Amino acid sequence: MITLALSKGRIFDDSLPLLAAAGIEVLDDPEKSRKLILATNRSDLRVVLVRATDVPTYVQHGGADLGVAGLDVLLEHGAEHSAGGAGGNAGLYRPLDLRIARCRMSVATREDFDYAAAVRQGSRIRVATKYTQAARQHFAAKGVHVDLIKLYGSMELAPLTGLADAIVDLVSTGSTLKANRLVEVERIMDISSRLVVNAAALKVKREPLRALIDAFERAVEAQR
Ligand code: PRT
Ligand code: MG
Repeated sequence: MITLALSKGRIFDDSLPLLAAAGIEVLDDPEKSRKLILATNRSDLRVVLVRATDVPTYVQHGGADLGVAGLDVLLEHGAEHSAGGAGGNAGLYRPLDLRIARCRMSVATREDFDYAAAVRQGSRIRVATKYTQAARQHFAAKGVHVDLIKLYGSMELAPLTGLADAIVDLVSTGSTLKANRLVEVERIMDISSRLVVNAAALKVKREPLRALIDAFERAVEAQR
């Protein structure tokens, strides 16, 4: 049996066409059923639904053989877990950019905050974010002094309430920023979702996993 970890929402939705192109059909609709293990049209393949941030954990520790996770999630996971001895993303083989759930990671501020001036003057900037690892690296590389404030959601609120001067968040259409009268002042990196595979499973279940990875690769190429 091969177990594929996906998260509900955009990753599941955007993975469906790639799965279909690989001849795989998921037999349950996660929006209608409360099941966490979904059967597919292949008796040797099942899908498990986990939180987006838990996908790397499931795949790394063998709860799933492979999974789909955003680059944002993989970067935070790798950095957070490198201190614990497990070696960051060790055991996680990352073979493919699936080019789905695309967005960018950016710095945003209130319209009336002069980010460029704050950077130029070398001021300490208070930055609220869920992506503390990526943010720390970005500002360190730029030589900008920041106080990072870890949040788990609703980052947009931080500059509006005076909790922070800036946020680092994901942006796709820009409408969330706009609705909160925030402006994107710097683009940090482009984000898309990646296929990650358990390295040990890739040895033990080599044939079926390799076939699946190849099918995904062809599907991604066909959609370019
Ligand atoms: O929602 P939940 O707390 O369960 O988990 P999650 O937020 O980690 O999962 P989900 O499904 O929301 O996101 C899964 C992955 O999708 C992320 O890890 C990203 O790699 C990717 N992705 C792509 C996005 C976006 N686009 C995106 N726009 N993830 C989040 N957003 C959010 C963003 O944080 C902001 O709040 O959407 C808002 C901005 O969108 P626009 O269109 O208004 O700019
Ligand atoms: Mg979300």
